[in-house]
Amino acid sequence: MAEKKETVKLIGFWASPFRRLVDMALKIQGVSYEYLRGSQEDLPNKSHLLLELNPVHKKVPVFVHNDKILPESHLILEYINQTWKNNPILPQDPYEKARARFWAKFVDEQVGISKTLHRRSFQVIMFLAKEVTGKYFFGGKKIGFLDMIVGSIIPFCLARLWEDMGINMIPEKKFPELNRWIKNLKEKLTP
Ligand SMILES: N[C@@H](CCC(=O)N[C@@H](CS)C(=O)NCC(=O)O)C(=O)O
Repeated sequence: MAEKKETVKLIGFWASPFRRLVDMALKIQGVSYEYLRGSQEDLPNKSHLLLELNPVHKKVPVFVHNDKILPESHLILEYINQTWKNNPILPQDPYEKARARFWAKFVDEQVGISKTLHRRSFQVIMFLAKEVTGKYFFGGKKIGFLDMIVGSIIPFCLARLWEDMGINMIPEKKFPELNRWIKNLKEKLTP
């Protein structure tokens, strides 16, 4: 009997860093996927499909694997990590895994998209610069969970807004290690 074809679909919004995060994880794992509704969500006019698939938060992204529906980007990443094992996203070591989750939670709480230009962003950048010092990626030699979370929010989202406002929040002189990490990340992943 023919095996049932696996399907991976996403509801997203082009500018959403959370959607981009899931995108990165799927690309790193080499999983093919498509956007539901052909393209992406119109957030001011949410579709019935979005309201049906994520009735609790009514937010994107929503991940649909065969008949399994999952919202919340960090949980989606954990699910991808457990389901496709080509490139582990989370560290195997329990302590390293807990630390990656700790920083991910911190970044998520402090640099929400609604708090775009926040004094706290600078503080977050200082902590992250320290955390990445001496490492190729946050996850070590390979891109991992924290690289995707920080990457989708800072270099691929906020830095562009800051740039448009003429602000350089991550000057090379002050944050050489973080700039090196951004370069490494962009070389590997250009959304
Ligand atoms: N905690 C959620 C946040 C998702 C989120 O805030 N998505 C925004 C787009 S960037 C959204 O759908 N906003 C619509 C709304 O708030 O009504 C996640 O990590 O997936």
